[in-house]
Amino acid sequence: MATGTLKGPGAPKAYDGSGLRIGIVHARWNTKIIDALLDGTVKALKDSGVREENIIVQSVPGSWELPMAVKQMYSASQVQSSSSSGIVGAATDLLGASASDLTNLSLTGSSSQKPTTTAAAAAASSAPFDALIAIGVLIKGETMHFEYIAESVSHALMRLQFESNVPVIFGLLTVLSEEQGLQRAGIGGASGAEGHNHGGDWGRAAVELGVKRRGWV
Ligand code: DLZ
Repeated sequence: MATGTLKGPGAPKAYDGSGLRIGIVHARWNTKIIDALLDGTVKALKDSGVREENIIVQSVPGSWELPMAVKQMYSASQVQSSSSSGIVGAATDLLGASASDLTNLSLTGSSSQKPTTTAAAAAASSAPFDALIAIGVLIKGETMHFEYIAESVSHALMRLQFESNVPVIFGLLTVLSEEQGLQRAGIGGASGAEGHNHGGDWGRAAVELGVKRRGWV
C-alpha cells in the first residue's frame, strides 16, 4: 500500500514472524476473490518471516461457518500442543475433522484444499496458534441474508478472540457488489482499477498481534 494515503493501517512496521504459528480459515464462496485474498495473506505472512510449515490453512463452505471453524482450529491446536502421547487423534472436532487433520492441512494457495504430505507437517511446530485469520467474502444480494451473516459472524469472531485470548484477524469483506470485492482483493473488476489486496494487511496484522501477544512492552 502506498504510504501517505488516508486509509489503511499506515506504513507497515516490520515484525519478525519467524517464531509464530498462524492459522487461516477461509470460506469458499466467491472463490476468485477468496483465492486472491488468501494469496495476499500468505505472501504477507511469509514476507514477515512466518515459516511455510507454520501457516495452516483450512476451508469451510461459507462465511457463516467461519466462527465455528476458528474455534475448532484453535482448540485442536491446543490439544495437540498439550499432548505428548498421541491423544491428538481422539480430539474430533465438530466439523468432522480430527485435530491431526486440521493441523496437517498446510499451504495450498487455493480455495481447493489438499492435505500436504507429511514432510512439511513433520517439521511444523505443534504450538497453539499465535493468531488466527478468518477470511470470507459476503456480497450483498436481494435478501437480508447478507445482513444476518455479516453481523453475527463479526460478533462471533470478536467474542472468540476475547474468550480464547488469541487474536482473530477480521478478514471478512462485506461488499455491495462483486466489483467492490475484486478491487479489495487487488484484482480489479470492470472499472479497470486494480485496487488493493486486503489480504496483505490481514497477514501483517496477524504477525503484529501474534508478536505483541507474547509481550506488550
Ligand atoms: C448462502 C450464501 C450466500 C447467499 N451468500 C454468501 C456469500 O456471499 N458469501 C459467503 O461466504 N457465503 C454465502 N452463503 C453461504 C453461507 O455463508 C453458508 O455457508 C450457508 O448458509 C450454509 O450454512
